[in-house]
Amino acid sequence: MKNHVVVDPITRIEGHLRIEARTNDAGAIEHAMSSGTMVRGIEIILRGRDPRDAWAFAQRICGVCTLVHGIASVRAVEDALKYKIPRNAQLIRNLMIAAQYVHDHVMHFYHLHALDWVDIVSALKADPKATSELAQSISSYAKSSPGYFADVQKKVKTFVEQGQLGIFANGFWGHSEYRLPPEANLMAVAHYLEALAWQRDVVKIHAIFGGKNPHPNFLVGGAPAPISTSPTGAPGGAAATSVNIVALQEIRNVISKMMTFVDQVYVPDTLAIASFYKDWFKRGEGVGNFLTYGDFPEKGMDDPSSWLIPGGVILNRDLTKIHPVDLNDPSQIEEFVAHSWYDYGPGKQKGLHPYVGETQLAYSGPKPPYEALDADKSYSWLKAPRWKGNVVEVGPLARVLMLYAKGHKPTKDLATYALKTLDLPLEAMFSTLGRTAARTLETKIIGDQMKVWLDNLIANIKGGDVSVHNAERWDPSTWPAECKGVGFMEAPRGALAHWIVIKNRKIDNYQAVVPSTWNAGPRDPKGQPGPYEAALMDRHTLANPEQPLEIQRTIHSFDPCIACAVHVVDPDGAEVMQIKVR
Ligand code: NFE
Ligand code: MG
Repeated sequence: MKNHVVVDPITRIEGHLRIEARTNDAGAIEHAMSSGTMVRGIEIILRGRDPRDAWAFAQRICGVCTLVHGIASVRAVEDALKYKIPRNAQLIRNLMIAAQYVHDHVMHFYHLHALDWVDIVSALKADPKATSELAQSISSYAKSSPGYFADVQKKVKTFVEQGQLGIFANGFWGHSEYRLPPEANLMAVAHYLEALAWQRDVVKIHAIFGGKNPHPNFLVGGAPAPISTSPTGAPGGAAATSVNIVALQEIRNVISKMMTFVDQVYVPDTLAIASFYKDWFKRGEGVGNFLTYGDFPEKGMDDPSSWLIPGGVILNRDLTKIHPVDLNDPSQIEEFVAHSWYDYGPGKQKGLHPYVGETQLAYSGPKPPYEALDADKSYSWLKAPRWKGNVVEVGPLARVLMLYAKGHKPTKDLATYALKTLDLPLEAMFSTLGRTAARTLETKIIGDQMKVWLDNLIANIKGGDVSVHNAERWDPSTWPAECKGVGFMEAPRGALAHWIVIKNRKIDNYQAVVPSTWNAGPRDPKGQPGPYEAALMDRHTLANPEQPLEIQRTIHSFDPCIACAVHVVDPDGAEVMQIKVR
């Protein structure tokens, strides 16, 4: 087939994603398909288990958004059992989720997305002195001397000269669509390396509250971190391994260091790089519908007025009307498999609400390996979730728009500042770079809030409350014979929920509908493309189909995670990196 571009797997993401696009003779994308090419079965593994153990299995859905499935899982069980958790546990969870955001977003920007905009080989031509001047003109970050940039350049030069690009291999270096001057490229490469070192500190927050990272510990009914008011730990007591004032002070130090990098490096770099690519604020929107479930309760998940991020749906870019979301309403959230490699009991064209959702890996139709995907048939291991039949985008852009629409002042101020700096209207947010910028903005908004949650936690402890776990519903004999619940949260990549049905104290059904499923899913029975597909069909022209950099830019702007989206890797799935143009 002429003008048929296949990117499989698309690199620098978690898991296996295949993108196929058809272009016209001028290189414009006219048709796009997004396909998850690995199979997982965690929802099936969970059946028959003790609901209190579910989080430990569910959490292994992913090692990138390492804690989010743990949180969604304990919240699902708590919702089913009408289980209240102590305020300290709520605040600890907020701090852990927020630390995940900041870590994940910075890592995504520098390590998974920046090289779509930054040409590492061009950095070799930069003048370290001019790079230092550029860096100092946009930020007060301390590491910005000519000597520092000269050292970084030497390091990169050694990689390139020895032909050992390693983590930088497989780039489209020298592509005509790279537009940064060599100095901006060198600055960004320096910060790529800095961010690798920086992230080691951030994960300490998870280690202190959850014992380790990745995959910190959780507990149905609270948090697994006992709080002690003794700074040293009493002999034979639990304090030595508990959260005390020394540990809380360390959390404060980590937040402070973490946010210095966000304020002085991540935010200015995003704006500086974006200023060279302003046309990318005009393409890659796709559907224009956005969904959030809401998160970061100051009080409880049952009190939405206390959430930092509100829940709701925005349709057709209309920020004046927020539609309420009800996760228990079978007519609102449904998953479709009409174009997925799954069957459904009631028929392949039907949508199923997650309480009655099915994960049938024994699909009877044609499956991979494949040469070319067919949009009229099944073509993905992802399902297609819909809200009242609408395709919706989830993630940082949805959240920032929701905060903006609700008049959240720090969001309004920050968005106004960013748009003014770039001389762009609000509509610019509905785009590939709008999505990338929204991720940076919410890192700042949520990161800043961490100090408030930490202060509130310390004040609560000082007030005499050291409770972190409510044991009231721990004993299964207190549970009803049958119950069900939904646990939701805002994961870094967007709205995440787990639905659980408990019968005779065991898990009867468990369904996870995950952010990257919402965004990367295939067409639905009505033929409506998913958000990735729609975004690629929104004003993309490939300058060089052999090097489809434009596809990477827009797909990476969503920060794909296919491990999450398909929730045991197919042992027969051969890993091949191929970019085919036919
Ligand atoms: Ni594997 Fe995840 C996040 C979840 S993906 S990264 O954020 O849930 O969509
Ligand atoms: Mg699922």
